[in-house]
Amino acid sequence: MSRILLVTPDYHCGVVESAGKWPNLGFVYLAGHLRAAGHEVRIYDAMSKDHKLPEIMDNIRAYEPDVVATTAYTASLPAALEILEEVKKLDNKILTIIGGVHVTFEYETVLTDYVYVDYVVRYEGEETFPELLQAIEGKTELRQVRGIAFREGPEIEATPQRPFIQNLDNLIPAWDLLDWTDYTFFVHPGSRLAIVSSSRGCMHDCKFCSQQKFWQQSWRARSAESITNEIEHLVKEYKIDVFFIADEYPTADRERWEEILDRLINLDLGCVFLMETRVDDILRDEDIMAKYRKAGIIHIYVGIEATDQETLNRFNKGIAANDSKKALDIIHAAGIVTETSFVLGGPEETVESIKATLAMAKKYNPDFAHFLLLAPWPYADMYDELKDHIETFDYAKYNLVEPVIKPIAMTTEELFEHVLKCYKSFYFSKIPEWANLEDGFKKDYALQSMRAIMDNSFLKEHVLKLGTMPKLVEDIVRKLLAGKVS
Ligand code: B12
Repeated sequence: MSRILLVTPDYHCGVVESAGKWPNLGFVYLAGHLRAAGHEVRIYDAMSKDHKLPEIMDNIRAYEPDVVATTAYTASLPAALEILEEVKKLDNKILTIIGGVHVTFEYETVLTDYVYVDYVVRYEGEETFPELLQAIEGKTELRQVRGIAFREGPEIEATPQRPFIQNLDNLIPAWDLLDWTDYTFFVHPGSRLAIVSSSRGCMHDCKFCSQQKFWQQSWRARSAESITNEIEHLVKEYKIDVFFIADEYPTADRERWEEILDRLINLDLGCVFLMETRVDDILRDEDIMAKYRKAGIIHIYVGIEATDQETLNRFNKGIAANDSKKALDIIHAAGIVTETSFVLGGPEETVESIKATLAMAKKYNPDFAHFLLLAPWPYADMYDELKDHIETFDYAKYNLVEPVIKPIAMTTEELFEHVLKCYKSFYFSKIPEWANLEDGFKKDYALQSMRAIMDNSFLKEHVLKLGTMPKLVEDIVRKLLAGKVS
């Protein structure tokens, strides 16, 4: 039996997190499976608690763990490694383990360059982590544990990949190990937020996305009964009123998805859902969009990424440019908030192409738009195409906000400035529109979101410096910043 501490590294870049404080769902599952195998586990969310390294180390010291495990996507890798390095300095006998999308692919560099990392868990961790600990305890052979990588003398060894877990209904979540007081959705002051997962994977192969590589274009789903029972349990047991559905692609199977919606409508739990899905499924589901809203879905993110067909094809996005606007209109018509992103910053980007994207963003008119900068994950399909244009290898900047690639026609500073101009232009025309909205729900949602963006996002430090603001917008922004708009 080991004492295991699962630490979410304290990484912040001020985009998605500006809307709330989010639990780490991966740890909920890992903790459940570790506990079922007889270990003592604690989840420590340094990110949501905003704990910096000294405080993190105090907490680690106080828990006296045998194992410290952390997680990393590319941008949070430096923050995750920093913790493991300090852990080894604290006590060389504490085992350090890391998992997540980045190290799944980059295990070799991580184990070579960072000697304070003992083991990497690749792909899904629920079965692998307890088996790894069994092997470390000497009960089985390390090489027989599928899905791990480790140092063997001067060599790095990776065992064969473990097949993906087939029955997701059998996963064991440890919801009781979360400190629920941490989690809230700022747009609904006083709310309590949970992240749930109804499926894993995506069968598409968008070239800029890491998830299709992680799940190898597979898709598995829980039964409608299992996920809706869990939602009911979370509402009743932990008073959750806002759910974020973590799935890459929750709607892939229309029959299952409609059953989930019907069950939620019947359960009438009074909670709301934020989710993402694909443009083509929204078109497919136009006839049941009212059910989405009735089931509590209030916010849908659809990845539009690009507005011209050529770029969409280059990204392998598998959608027609014209369909994106239709999808947004369908969601709007159902009274659901729309959010989308446009990917900028490829090597061929020019001031003109950015302006064209902004013009299309305005035409598409989602409630919320992100102008994201392409991040060249070293393991993504687009890497080879992008590698000669990379300006920084500081992974902390690979967060889709900071420029990493230098377009041929401009500097990264100019690129960033133009991205800020996109935000400015898009939201400065949105804000007065919101102030005049008749739909009370949407008006409140939009203005509260704007306040969250102003309070917490990376835009905060830039927005008031962006040059002249129309008087009306400035008044609203200042009131929002002063907390006077509700
Ligand atoms: C929820 C979520 C968040 C939450 C994170 C909450 C948290 N603390 O975990 C919030 C909203 C904060 C967030 C923020 C960001 N996110 Co995010 N997020 C997601 C999302 C939608 C779901 C993740 C999830 O819960 N999956 C379900 C769980 C069960 O799976 P999992 O986390 O992969 O964990 C499993 C395995 O990976 C493995 N594993 C993982 N860690 C470990 C550790 C150990 C020790 C072991 C053994 C195993 C293991 O085992 C787990 C169980 O099987 C994913 C997209 C997706 N659908 O996966 C994007 C995603 C992870 N986010 C991404 C990005 C880019 C960001 C931001 C940088 C975006 C931005 N600019 O704001 C920010 C970072 C800001 C910050 N402060 O961290 C990217 C990462 C891309 C990459 N390759 O690096 C993703 C993949 C989205 C995408 N399609 O591009 N995000």
